Amino acid sequence: TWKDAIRGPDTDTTSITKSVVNHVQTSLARQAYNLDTSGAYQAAALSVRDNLILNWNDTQLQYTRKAPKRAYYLSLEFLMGRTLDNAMLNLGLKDNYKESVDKLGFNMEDLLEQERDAALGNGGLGRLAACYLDSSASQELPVWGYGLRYRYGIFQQLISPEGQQLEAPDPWLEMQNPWELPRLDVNYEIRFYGQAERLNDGTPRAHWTGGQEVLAVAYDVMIPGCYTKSTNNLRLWESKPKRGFDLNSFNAGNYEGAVGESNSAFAITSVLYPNDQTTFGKELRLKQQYFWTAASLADMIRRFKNLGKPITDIPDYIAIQLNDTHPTLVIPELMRILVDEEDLDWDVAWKITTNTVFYTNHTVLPEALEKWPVPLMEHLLPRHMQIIFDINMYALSHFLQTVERKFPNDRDRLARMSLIEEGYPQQVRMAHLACIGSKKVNGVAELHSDLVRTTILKDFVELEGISKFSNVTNGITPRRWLDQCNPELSALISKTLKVDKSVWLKDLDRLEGLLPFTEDAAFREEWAAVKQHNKERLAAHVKATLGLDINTHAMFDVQIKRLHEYKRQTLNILGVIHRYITLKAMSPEERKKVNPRVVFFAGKAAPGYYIAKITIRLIVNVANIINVDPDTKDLLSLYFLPDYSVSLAEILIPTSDISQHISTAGTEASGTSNMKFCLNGGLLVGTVDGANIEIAESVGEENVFFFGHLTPAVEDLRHEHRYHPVPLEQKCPALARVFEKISSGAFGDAGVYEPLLATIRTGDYYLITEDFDSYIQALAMVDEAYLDRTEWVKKSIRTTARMGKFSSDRCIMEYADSYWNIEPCPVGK
Ligand code: 26W
Repeated sequence: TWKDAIRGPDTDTTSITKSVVNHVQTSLARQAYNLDTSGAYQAAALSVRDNLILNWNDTQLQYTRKAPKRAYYLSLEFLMGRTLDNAMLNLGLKDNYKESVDKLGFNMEDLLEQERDAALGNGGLGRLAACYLDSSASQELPVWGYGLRYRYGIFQQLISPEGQQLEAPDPWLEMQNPWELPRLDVNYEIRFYGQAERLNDGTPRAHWTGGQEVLAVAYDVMIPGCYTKSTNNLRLWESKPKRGFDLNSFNAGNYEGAVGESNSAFAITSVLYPNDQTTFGKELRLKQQYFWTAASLADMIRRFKNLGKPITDIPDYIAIQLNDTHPTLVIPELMRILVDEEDLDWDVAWKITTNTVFYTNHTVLPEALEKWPVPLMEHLLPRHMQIIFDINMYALSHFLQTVERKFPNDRDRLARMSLIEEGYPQQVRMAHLACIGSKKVNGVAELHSDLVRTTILKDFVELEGISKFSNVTNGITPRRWLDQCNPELSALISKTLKVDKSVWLKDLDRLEGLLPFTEDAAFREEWAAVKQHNKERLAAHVKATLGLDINTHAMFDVQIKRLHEYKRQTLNILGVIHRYITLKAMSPEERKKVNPRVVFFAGKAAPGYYIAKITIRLIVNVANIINVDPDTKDLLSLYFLPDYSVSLAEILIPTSDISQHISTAGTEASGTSNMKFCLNGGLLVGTVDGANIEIAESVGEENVFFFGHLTPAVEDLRHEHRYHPVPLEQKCPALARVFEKISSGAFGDAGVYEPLLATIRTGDYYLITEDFDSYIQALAMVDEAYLDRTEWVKKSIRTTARMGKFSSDRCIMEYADSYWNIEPCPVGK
């Protein structure tokens, strides 16, 4: 069985207890008799880690022996969350560890709470990368992740009593981190600045010299597959100075100068940029991108060279997946290595590059499309700037000839397609570079991939043909997002299907076997009881951490994601106020018929995102008023849970009756939490956007609550708002009443919210006024559907049962087959 295959000989409870105690006494150098919870966590983690290390070694040895083609997933963000629970579950050792920990006088739940999240990401893009690593290892595929080891992850969010978001640093490495292995011997020198001189000897070669050199040092994070020995690697780079500091300056009395250069080397990997969907053009960010892509590529090429194959074989052994445009510099960097260091012809180098690299786009929002000022790029990376200009000439001149033939005298088209955007300053368009440097380009849901093909990369589709541009709809790992976060539901599913979870967790379509049980009243009761327990688990957590009492007999309505105007948390909070006004106007008799509802928000705002921060303030202050209003508090309450994280999501998601995914149509590329909620039997309230559309196709449109305008209408509506504005009172009277309430000072100083309300009154780019009425209607339909609890539970079961498509195993299989062309490389076969 898989158990024998992946476990070492010493994984019975007695041996585990021995191993934990041994780590207490040796690794931690502590006495077993006065151990605290934190020490117990560390020791248990080190003991679990021993298993991972053995599997990791066997896996990597196998890769070296078999030399399969490998895929490398380059992501500036990996939102891993906690590791201990996930590792024990994937190893199939959780029960054994639980028993041992019990014997030692500790509670496993307490131990798990000791671990800090590894929060090296902002949101969807970073968590997707983490799910993909889990699925790659679980399917025994030779895939490594490459990222940065930020000393500070995404900031910690504090909420002041007035509702202001405050940011504190996230020193996640403060306690020792048992999940990483420092590889101080694996390091590369990375150059910045300096001079690039073309040789002009008839070759395209140049010499890049001078400037600053820093060291990239590897830290390896083990990625265990589920129920397999295969354990992959996530390699994170840390920056440090090449030499300690400049002793000459130091001796000459220039102390600051002596350490200045060394500090600037450390700075590169000091902190994750907390912006999601907006670019800032900061030099340090570009430094991070080059530092990471150059180190990763050097590492891949060193490994490739060990195979002793001709350099032109690179595409047969390496596939590089770009997680958005952040790692696009691998394209000019690979060209630099091939042309300047390997002395290849430009054409040969270009062919190798464009057969090795793949690009996934994650957003069509204009403010999120990366552009770097040419002067900055020239200063920091002079050789790469030359290469980008050359690619523009070469790739585009091929193109341009074709364009000229296909679309004669279309100068606009040439300007639109260029890698360089004209202006002061000129800017490099990273999405264009990523597109022409890649073998394939994909979006992350059907609608989004269509938008990529018809909007931002339309000209490239017309030139290169549609087959280069395709879709891989996102997915999530059912290990973390069902088995780990909702163990009761997982157990109920196994019991009902009469199938061990080791089977259905890796073949999620098996959930369809639940469908016949919708007619089984006893099963429905168990299903509902699990949801109830999960609500109580959350309530206990909120009581313990925030001291608040939550009504667990209410419907739970959840919206958790980054704060952003396009995601429209505003629509939700304005809807809550509308509900409050409606309840207040009711007679006590009428109120008795209303089903109680608890609304949860959580999410971080980028520190510089003013409107998003006002939205948080409004939510908190509305909560402060309505949660104490004796007329309504039992029927409607509202919570903004601070410091949203992967771990908080794991407690919140299994509680939801409904969750909200209400972006303006055409703006949310996919969304992935929508999948997590539905997998856990929460129904979806949403717009016809991103993966919501495919979720509805799978679970049945009768099981989702859709509302709002469709994507093709959005442009025209925006145009109308700009050129033919209609006063709010006329456009949407219900919303106008909500605005009046806010402006009356009902939720504190009205002036505070004015800038937020103004964005809606004027312009309304995200179409709040257009969708408000149909949003309120959708919520009314939710209320009505909830009255028939039997039918509601059936909807919940059907939703879970039909979510098989959204396992990230399916996504990784698609990438492996249709993009990377890699195959499983199981250990010991
Ligand atoms: C440079 C600033 C910046 C940082 C991050 C720009 C853009 C990003 C990401 C591409 C934004 C992001 O996380 N996009 C999300 O990706 C998810 C995974 O595909 C999707 O599910 C979300 O819909 C999309 O918003």
